[in-house]
Amino acid sequence: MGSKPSSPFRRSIVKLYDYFRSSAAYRVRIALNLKGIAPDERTFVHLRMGGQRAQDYLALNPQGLVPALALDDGSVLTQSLAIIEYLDEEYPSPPLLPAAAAERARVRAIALQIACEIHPLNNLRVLNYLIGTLGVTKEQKDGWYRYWIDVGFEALEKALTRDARTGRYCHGDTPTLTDVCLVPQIANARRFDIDMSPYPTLMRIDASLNELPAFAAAAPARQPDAE
Ligand SMILES: N[C@@H](CCC(=O)N[C@@H](CS)C(=O)NCC(=O)O)C(=O)O
Repeated sequence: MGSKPSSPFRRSIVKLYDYFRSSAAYRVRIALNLKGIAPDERTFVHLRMGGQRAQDYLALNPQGLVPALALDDGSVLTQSLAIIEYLDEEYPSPPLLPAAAAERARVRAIALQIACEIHPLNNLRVLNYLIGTLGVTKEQKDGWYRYWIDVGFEALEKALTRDARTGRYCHGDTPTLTDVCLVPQIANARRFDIDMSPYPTLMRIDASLNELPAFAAAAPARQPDAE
């Protein structure tokens, strides 16, 4: 759908390694939808059944994490933010990063607040370690999950509320990398019944974003592997 090649090095996107409940994959699904790109194929890596630790998947991504994006030259991109920046560079329209460097820094900073400070603490392998190795109870594990979401969301709510550059979305009135990270993180929080009422700005932005077809179509419940 209309994205022009930005460089002679751009490769076709052959396959997205995906899982409906993976919020990192959800970020990439949103970015692909915003850019109007459909991978030729999608492979669903069942995280609850340990598909990410299967030898064939580890051969592609030794980290054993979803998502991964395979290109037609045989290369495999990993790490959702690196994948999204690749897409943004090679398929520049619509841009997911602002033109001005200081604004790009703001958008990246908020995206990293989510992707580096909130999400990794609540990843499946961390929760499994808490239960399986440290022997915490399910209640303690859920408490851990909620605690780190609240710490992260409190800071995010303040950062977004006090900054005049926050608009309909996290940065102005067009979706950016920040929004692509926010919606999946809020979906995760809701799945764990986190009380979102202390975060009215996050809720307002999330509601606006979910009205956009690119975000709505990427939702976990709309994926072919949804359970
Ligand atoms: N920083 C990575 C995180 C990827 C990641 O943690 N993916 C999760 C799903 S959201 C995963 O594959 N978890 C498997 C596990 O924890 O065993 C990214 O942004 O791509």
